[in-house]
Amino acid sequence: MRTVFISDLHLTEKRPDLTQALFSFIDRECINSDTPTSALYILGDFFEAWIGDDISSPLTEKVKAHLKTITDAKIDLYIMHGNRDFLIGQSFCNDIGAQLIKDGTIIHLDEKPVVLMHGDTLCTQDVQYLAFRDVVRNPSWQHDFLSKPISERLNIAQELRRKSQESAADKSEYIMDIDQRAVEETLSASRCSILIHGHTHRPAVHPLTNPEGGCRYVLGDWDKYGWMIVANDANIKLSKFQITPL
Ligand code: LP5
Ligand code: MN
Repeated sequence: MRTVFISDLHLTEKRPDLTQALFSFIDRECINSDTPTSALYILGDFFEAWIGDDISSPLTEKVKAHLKTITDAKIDLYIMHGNRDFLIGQSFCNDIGAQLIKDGTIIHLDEKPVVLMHGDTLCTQDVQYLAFRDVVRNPSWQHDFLSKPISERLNIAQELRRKSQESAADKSEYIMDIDQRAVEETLSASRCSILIHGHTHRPAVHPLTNPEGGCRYVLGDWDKYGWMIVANDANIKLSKFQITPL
């Protein structure tokens, strides 16, 4: 049995090729994989933006129907929030039979503990972002936001994207990358030596220099290529595949 991880698909109506690539991926890597797949983990930023489970569009309905084929095939489906889709709620997950998992969830692969994260909280130098994150992850703030009419929520989300792009232009690559100390602290607090995350769009396998050894696996965003990690017994492998333009 194998376990599969993806993140940062950033699904949007503007990129039908990504949605198509997801559907092929589900068929090829989950439902009809040569070695049976027991679980798929989506580690955040599955959607480009998510402003509430009450939003329904041709994209959301198609995606939900395909995700449901995974759980209908008795493959466990786990979803973690990213910084774009942290408003995915229980209702969305119930519709497709998925389980929402917390950032920092620990799982076991071949009996080894592995910590799973989106990755944004590891960018500890990005203090502006972390302050913003504290505000929007507050449950009462989220309740207020979700009570607003859809058109208003859409406007706010668009304004935020604009502000985020503007502020990214002023931030160095260093500020927006993972802080090594945060990685070490996370691994030591969770007593794990393996970390899998996304967010930075810098796919790589980083061997760690701590005395216990270990590794940080970074998933890439889906654009020209899709990225996945497949764990098969003790073997964990990051790979990419071409996304066919439509
Ligand atoms: O997303 P990405 O990778 O481009 O940049 C992130 C950080 N930015 C964000 C913001 C999102 O892009 C916004 C989109 C959310 C869509 C759904 C929202 C639904 C709820 C609405 C919530 C209000 O996450 C970016 C990081 C970067 O990753 C790298 O790690 O740097 O962080 C920022 O850009 C944050 C800024 O530094 C500070 C933002 C100030 C915004 C002020 C908000 C005022 C309130 C406006 C409401 C009208
Ligand atoms: Mn992200």
